[in-house]
Order: sequence, then C-alpha cells, then structure tokens
Amino acid sequence: MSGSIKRGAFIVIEGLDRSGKSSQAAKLLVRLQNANIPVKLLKFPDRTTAIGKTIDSYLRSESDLDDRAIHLLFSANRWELASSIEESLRSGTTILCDRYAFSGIAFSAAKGLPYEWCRSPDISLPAPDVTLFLDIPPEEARERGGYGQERYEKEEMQKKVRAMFQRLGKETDGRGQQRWVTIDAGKSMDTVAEDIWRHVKLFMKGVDGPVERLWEADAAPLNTPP
Ligand code: Z5A
Ligand code: MG
Repeated sequence: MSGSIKRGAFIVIEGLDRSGKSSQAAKLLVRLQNANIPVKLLKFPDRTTAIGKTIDSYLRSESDLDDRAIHLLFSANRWELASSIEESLRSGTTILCDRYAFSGIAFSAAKGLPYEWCRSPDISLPAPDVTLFLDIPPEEARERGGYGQERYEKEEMQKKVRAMFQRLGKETDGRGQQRWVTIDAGKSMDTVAEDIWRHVKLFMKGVDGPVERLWEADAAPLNTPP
C-alpha cells in the first residue's frame, strides 16, 4: 500500500551449540546496519528478565527443575517479548534473533518429552520470515574448543537435537511465507557470513503482509467438540 511503512523482516538464526550463531548474528547485524536497515538484535534465552534469571541458573546447574517446568519457562521467556517483537516489525524494524522457538522444541524433545507437547506453548508466537539453520556435525562443532560446562553441551544430546531441528525444518519451510534455509556452518566464518547474506538479501525483498504466527493452523479451533 502506498504511503504505509514497509514492515521489518523477522530473521532467526538457529543451530547446534558452537555452530557459530552468535558470531554470525553479530556479523549480519553490522551488514544490515551498513545497508541502512533499521534492525534490533535479540537472543533467547534472554537471561536478563526474572524468568531468564531462573533459566540461567538452571542452565548453569545451580538449580534443578522438572523438564516440563523448564520447557514452559523457555517459552514464557519468548512470550515476554512477543508483543514488542510484533510492534518493532510493524514499525519497520527488522528483528534478528539468536535462537527462538525451534531451539525450545528441539532441546526438550531430544530429552524425551513428546514433540507435540513441546510445540504447544509456542503456537501463535510471531513466526520468523526466514530461519537460517546453521548445520554442523556435532563432532566438528566439538573441535571448536570443546563443548562448554552447561547442561545439554554433550555430543550425544547434540546429535538428537540436530535430528529434531531437521524435522522442524521440513515442517516449517513453505508454511505460509515462512522459509527455513540450511547453511553449511562447517565452512570458514567469512564464507558462512557470505552464504547468509546472499539468502537474507533475497528474502528481505519478498517480506510483506501481516506477521504470521507459528503453527497456528495446527491448533484446534476454540469450541471444537472433543
Ligand atoms: N535452549 C533450550 O533448551 N530451550 C530454548 O527454548 C532455548 C535454548 C532458546 C543456551 O543457549 C542453551 O539453552 C542451549 C540451548 C538451550 N544449550 N545448549 N547447548 P545459548 O544460545 O545461550 O548458548 P549456546 O548454544 O551455548 O551458544 P554458543 O555456545 O554461544 O554457540 P554459538 O553462538 O552457536 O557459537 P559462537 O559463540 O558464535 O562460536 C563458538 C566458537 O566457535 C567460538 O570460539 C567461535 O570463534 C568459533 N567459530 C564460530 N564459527 C566458526 C567457523 N565458521 N569456523 C571456525 N570457528 C568458528
Ligand atoms: Mg551463542
């Protein structure tokens, strides 16, 4: 529509531990800024909020929580920011996000919680226009200085998480306007950055219309008889 502000794009970077998400998010942020695109960088978990502090303590094994309880907290940590994400997008600011709902589902389902149960609390969150999945075999990721000390940073777990991400990618790509792009994250930092920029430039052009919502069509409508 002429005269109206073009909305911002919602770009998510996902991937295994040590796949280079934070490094690439920082590089992409600079590229977008240099292209004069208003952009805001977010990261989940956002460890600064009250919920985020509980998550941080859990991840550092300073406290213990039921698997379902921590799953719901990770999701609540996204819902805390959902309306501000939508507002930014509507006002023309692009959101670049380091991890999102896909991490939430992949990690909890890899622990053994039912996949559909894991997805439920994230249904209706603002949906990314494009998810860049940084793919790397866990054995290669480990060589990048070894896994850290936090929970989940173990090779067996990372293998299961990778399989969950691959399933999520198949179920996400092509849903409405949503795109899932797998990037070979085993290449050099600069080559990965070039691959990402090529895809982002392509997808940014097509971003239009209202912000979509994650998996909304899968949710049972209200008042549906059992
Ligand atoms: N989690 C969850 O369970 N549920 C949820 O809903 C969410 C998350 C949102 C903390 O996440 C944990 O929370 C995470 C998932 C779970 N658990 N695990 N595992 P986090 O994002 O806070 O922390 P992280 O996953 O541990 O991220 P990371 O270790 O910071 O990895 P990264 O951001 O992908 O990588 P990086 O910091 O950019 O790079 C890591 C190292 O590799 C560094 O030395 C780089 O210089 C090097 N690197 C990066 N790229 C390259 C290339 N291309 N070549 C060579 N070396 C490279
Ligand atoms: Mg990181």
